[in-house]
Amino acid sequence: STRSNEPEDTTNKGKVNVVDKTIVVDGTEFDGKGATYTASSKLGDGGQGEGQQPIFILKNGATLKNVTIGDNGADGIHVYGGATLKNVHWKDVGEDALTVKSPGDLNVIGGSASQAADKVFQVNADSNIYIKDFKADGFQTFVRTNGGQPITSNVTIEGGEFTNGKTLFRTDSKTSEVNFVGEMSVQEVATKVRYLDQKEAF
Ligand code: ADA
Ligand code: CA
Ligand code: CA
Ligand code: CA
Repeated sequence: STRSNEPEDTTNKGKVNVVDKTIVVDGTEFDGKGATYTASSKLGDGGQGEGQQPIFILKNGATLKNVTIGDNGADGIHVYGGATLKNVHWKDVGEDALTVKSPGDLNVIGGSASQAADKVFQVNADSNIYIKDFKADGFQTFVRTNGGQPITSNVTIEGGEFTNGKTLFRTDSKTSEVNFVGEMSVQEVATKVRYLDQKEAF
């Protein structure tokens, strides 16, 4: 199902694909079998400049699995109309790792993200987001609804390992919330949630 993981496929581990045109996965499944996809400079430089292009666009319930986003993360992955990710790793998050661009359900099962200068998951549209057994190391905000926007996003974080970060979930919207399920491992993360009127430290 969309909420359970499967063994990680590493058949293509060590293969690096340099992407100079965004790969669009529309309503189907893309299995990288452990290969790495890294942006060429045509998509962006992986720094903090806005307006970079994504490496993948996932649409209408697409599934992306067994993929590593490589040294140039550019604007990562954009999701339109929901998607499922299984065992997707970001080696060095670019401007951000994944953006919810239009309403839908997002499931992120397994996987990891390292070296996010700012945000990992950027939520720019109404959504139900379920993140299970994810590892994030090095980030400012793990999940952030778009600054100042009245987005309705229900986020569930189940388990996972979070290290060397500032805030796990931040929203400026009165209609977004996060729920934590199960046992999460947290080290060197200052703030669990940051709502407009409430901040909860670890
Ligand atoms: C910033 C910016 C938004 C949007 C977002 C993103 O928060 O203010 O307008 O571009 O980044 O999606 O990366
Ligand atoms: Ca941004
Ligand atoms: Ca980075
Ligand atoms: Ca971005």
